[in-house]
Amino acid sequence: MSLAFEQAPARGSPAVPAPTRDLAQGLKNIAEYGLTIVPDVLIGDALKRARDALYRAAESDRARGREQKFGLDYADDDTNQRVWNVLSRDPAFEDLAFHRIAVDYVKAVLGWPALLGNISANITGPGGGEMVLHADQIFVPEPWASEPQGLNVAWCLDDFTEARGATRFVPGSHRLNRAPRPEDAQTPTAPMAAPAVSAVVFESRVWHKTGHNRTAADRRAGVFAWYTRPIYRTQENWFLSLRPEIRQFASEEALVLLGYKTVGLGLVNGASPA
Ligand SMILES: O=C(O)CCC(=O)C(=O)O
Repeated sequence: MSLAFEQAPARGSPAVPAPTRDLAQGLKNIAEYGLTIVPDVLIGDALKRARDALYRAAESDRARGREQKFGLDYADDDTNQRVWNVLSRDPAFEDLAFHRIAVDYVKAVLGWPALLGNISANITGPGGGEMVLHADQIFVPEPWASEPQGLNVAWCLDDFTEARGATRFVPGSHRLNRAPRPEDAQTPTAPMAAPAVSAVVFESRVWHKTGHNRTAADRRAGVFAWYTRPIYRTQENWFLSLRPEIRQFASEEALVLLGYKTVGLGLVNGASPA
C-alpha cells in the first residue's frame, strides 16, 4: 500500500466524497480528500452552450491542423485533444471561469485576490491514453507551504465515467505535501465519476491524471479552470503599461524578464508568445 493511501481517509470511507452543494461540506471534503464534487451546476442551457462551443472550437482546431495533443506519450496519442484559452473562444466559458460557485471556492481556499491562471479543455477520445500522475502546483519549489497555492475547477461537459477516462485521483495525497515522484507513478487511483452538469473542485497538491478512455466511440470533455494565489504576479503590469518599442527592440533576456518569452507559465495558447 502506498504512502498516499496510508494517509488517505480512514478505511471504509468512500474513495471520493459524495457530491454536495454545501460550501462548508465541500471545504471539508477538500481538506480531507483534496477534492469535492458539486452536482447540478450547469443548469438551463449552460451545459449545451459550453459543450457545443467547445466541440466547435476543437473541430475548428483540427480542421486547421492546430490541434494540441495531451497524454502520457503525445507522439502516440492522436485521439486526446486539448483546447487552450477557451475564454477567448466563446462567451459561454466566461460563465464557467467566473461562476459564483467557482469564485466562492477560490475565495475560501486561496483567499482574495486570486488569479485565473488558465482555462483550457481536455477532450479524451476513444483509446486515449492516461496522463502522467501529477499535482497542479508543480511550478512551486519544494518544500511546499502547508496551504495549497492553487485550485482547479473541472467542469464536466460530458458524463465523466471510468470508461471514458474520468480524471483519476489519489484521494488524500495532498496531505503528503509534495509532488509525485517517478516511482509513485503506479499509485492506485480512484476515478472521479460525475455526470455532465457537475463541477469538480480540487486543490493544487492532490495527485491526479486523465484516465484511459476505453470506449469505442465516446468522448469526454472537461473544462479546467485553474486559479492561483497572486504572489508572483509582476508589480508593474507590463502588458498594459510598457512602451511598445521597448518590446520591439528588446533583447532575449529582456523579453524573459518582461514575461514575453517564457516556458511553462505565461503562455499564449500553450506556447511562448515570443
Ligand atoms: O483531463 C483530465 O482529466 C485531467 C487534466 C489535468 O490534470 C491537466 O490538464 O493537468
